[in-house]
Amino acid sequence: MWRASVLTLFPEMFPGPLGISLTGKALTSGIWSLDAHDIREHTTDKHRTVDDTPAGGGAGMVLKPDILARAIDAVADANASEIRPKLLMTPRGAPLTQARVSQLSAGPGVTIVCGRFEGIDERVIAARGLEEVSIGDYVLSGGEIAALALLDACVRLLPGVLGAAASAEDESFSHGLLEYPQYTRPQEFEGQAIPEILTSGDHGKVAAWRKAQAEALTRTRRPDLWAAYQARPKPQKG
Ligand code: 6GU
Repeated sequence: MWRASVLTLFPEMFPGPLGISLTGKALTSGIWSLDAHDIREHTTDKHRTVDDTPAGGGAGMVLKPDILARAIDAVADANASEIRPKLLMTPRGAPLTQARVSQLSAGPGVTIVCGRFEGIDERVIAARGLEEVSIGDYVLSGGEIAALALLDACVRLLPGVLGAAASAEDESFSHGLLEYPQYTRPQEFEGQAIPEILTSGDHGKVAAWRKAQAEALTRTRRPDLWAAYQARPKPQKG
């Protein structure tokens, strides 16, 4: 079973949307597990203080390193037999890619720390070997929604989660191209017909059309992905 542990000040945000649909069924059937831990449980003072003012001054509050380290160690101690990557969700992290998602999904699971406030004390990142991950160039109010996104991306790749095994293969990013356009009935919608080639029954022509569409979309919308696609290593003969 692929295991996810989440450290957060808002454990009630989990499993949230991951409790329904594909990921929810996989959770119920034991393909993966999720345990959310309240960082605040590791405070020792009367007011259950998790944060303090930034050294050097400035706005906002910083998550205290001693509290967070205890929370991380408590999760690690309970699962000492496996070595799961410890991720920290933060907008300053390495951008999450489908390649990293695929690696994480193929491993034993993840432990995820969700940041809040202005950030967490820098010393705990190195002390516990946290891998900083971002889900894009915009700022969320906390790491929880980013953690949900990362978990969804990983879980859908687990064996037995996706209905059609082929649909993960076919989609955007697994071949470095954006997805080609899809159509279904009715044959005409508000004056727009389905491209004729798709109803021709010629599977070779359909595949060629889809590839051309995927390439055109990638070239115009995502020049960065297009450059990487063109530079990709081609399979060698012999
Ligand atoms: Cl991983 N966390 C937060 N708080 N904001 C983000 C993010 C993560 N990725 C993009 N924005």
